Amino acid sequence: MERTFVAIKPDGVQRKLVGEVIRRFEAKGFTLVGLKLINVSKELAEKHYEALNDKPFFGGLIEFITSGPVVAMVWEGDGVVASARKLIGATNPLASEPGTIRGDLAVNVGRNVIHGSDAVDTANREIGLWFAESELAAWTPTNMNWIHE
Ligand code: D4T
Repeated sequence: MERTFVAIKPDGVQRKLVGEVIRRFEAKGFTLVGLKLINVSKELAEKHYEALNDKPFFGGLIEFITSGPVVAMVWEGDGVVASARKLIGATNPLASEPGTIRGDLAVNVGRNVIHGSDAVDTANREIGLWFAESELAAWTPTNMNWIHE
């Protein structure tokens, strides 16, 4: 089953949006298999965003992501990587569609509440970076037959 990495950034935690974000992923029909609240080290932040290390906003991004607790999650389900990106919305919240997390809950690209892996291979890399295998719980919800035919 496909898995993706999702993180509620420090702004989302400070704004008490953790429950709202989890509610949307649960209501959609995805399964939570990993969850923790952590203060992100500079080392982890720089590894996570290493593809962006030549961008002018990189320094500010690392400072922001390490500025307060982050809720790191792994979600499972058919097509969850692409679907999570749709639930999350475009990177710039002013361009995100209403109905998406960023479209409904954010206005600024540097405070866009949430991260979601952008592809299956990125998801696998990010899950490995943020979680030990022992921190992930493989389980089958009892309502699966009401979510999949
Ligand atoms: P993440 O990775 O956080 O889900 O964001 P996206 O995948 O949607 O977008 P991204 O990798 O291009 O950007 C990563 C992260 O950097 C912040 N950012 C981005 C910023 O602070 N200023 C900017 O100009 C851009 C483009 C927001 C998301």
